[in-house]
Amino acid sequence: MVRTFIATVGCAALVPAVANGAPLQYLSGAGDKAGPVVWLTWGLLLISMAVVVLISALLIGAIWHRPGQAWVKGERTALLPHGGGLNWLWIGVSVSALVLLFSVAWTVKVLAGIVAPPQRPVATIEITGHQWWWEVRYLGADPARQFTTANEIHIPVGQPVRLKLDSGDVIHSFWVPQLAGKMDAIPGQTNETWIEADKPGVYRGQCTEYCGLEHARMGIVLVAQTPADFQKWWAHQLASPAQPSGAALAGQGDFQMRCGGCHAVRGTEAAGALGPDLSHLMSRGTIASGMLPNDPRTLRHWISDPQRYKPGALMPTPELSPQALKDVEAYLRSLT
Ligand code: HEC
Ligand SMILES: [Cu+2]
Repeated sequence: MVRTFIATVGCAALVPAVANGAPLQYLSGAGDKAGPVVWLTWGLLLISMAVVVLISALLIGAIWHRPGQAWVKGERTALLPHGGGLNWLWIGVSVSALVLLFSVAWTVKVLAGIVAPPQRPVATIEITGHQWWWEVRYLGADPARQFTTANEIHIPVGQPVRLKLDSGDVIHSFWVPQLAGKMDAIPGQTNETWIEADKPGVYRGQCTEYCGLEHARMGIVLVAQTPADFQKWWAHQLASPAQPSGAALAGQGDFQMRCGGCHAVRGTEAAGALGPDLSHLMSRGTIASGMLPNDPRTLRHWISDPQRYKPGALMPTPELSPQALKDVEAYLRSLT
């Protein structure tokens, strides 16, 4: 009784969650690539549900309608009345085979249809998985227009974007469910795929290959923008951040010394690659691989004690005096 109640409430809660475009949902898509995959998902889901319902009905029917209950008395032949029951076996096997063949054919057709994008990709993004964040490199025909960022990926709407995936340590897997495009990121190997979004918005993704302690906190934020906004964003990311002043300038010194071995800020001495590029940190809505909001309070707490939020994360707790911490924070906040 209680269990039925919980299940009913659970299902009822699921419906609005899906309708609201809950994070990581895969029951609706937003692009040329995700469309056929979402249809397939629903199709296979409904076929499976129909099979469960049909089999349950047949089973209940059979239990209800025991042929004369003859076998109870030891008359085994009653199980296959008149020897005609075998036909049902053939019918059952044939129907199952047809349904399975149809599902396979549909799956193969969808997979073949989404291998290549419908038109030439407008941009190529190189994504490298790290424990437990994503390095994101925008490649262009012109090397002078390439830059590196982290964790938040921007793409233009209505245009396919090529993704080149690899890993700096263990196997990760890149997945933004609403845009499809699930693909493993494997060390020493470049896997290519593509994604496309048809409306502007923020799509959530997640590493989907267990990669160690903080795997669950290795999210992805994908921002789809109009092509004009995307170009503006690209130009801004490409530029070096403005020269700091005041407390931020003092903080820059500490940053370069204590953090610059792991983090890069374009146009400065900080050029580390063990952690996310922070050149335009303030243009990102989240930190810690999409897991924490990038607001002043969280940022301050993160740089004083990252292990509190992501135990095991490969950023050690910085040993900075309270004043130096304030200055470094002011510097980070100048990285717009
Ligand atoms: C040993 C290398 C290392 C050092 C030193 C280091 N960090 Fe990090 N930092 C990392 C790694 C790795 C991450 C990614 C953590 C994660 O999300 O799992 C990170 C994440 C961050 C982030 C979040 C970035 C984002 O977009 O998610 C900020 C901000 C940051 N570090 C600031 C600093 C500051 C400030 C210092 C110096 C006081 C510092 N770090 C020192 C390795 C380092
Ligand atoms: Cu992972």
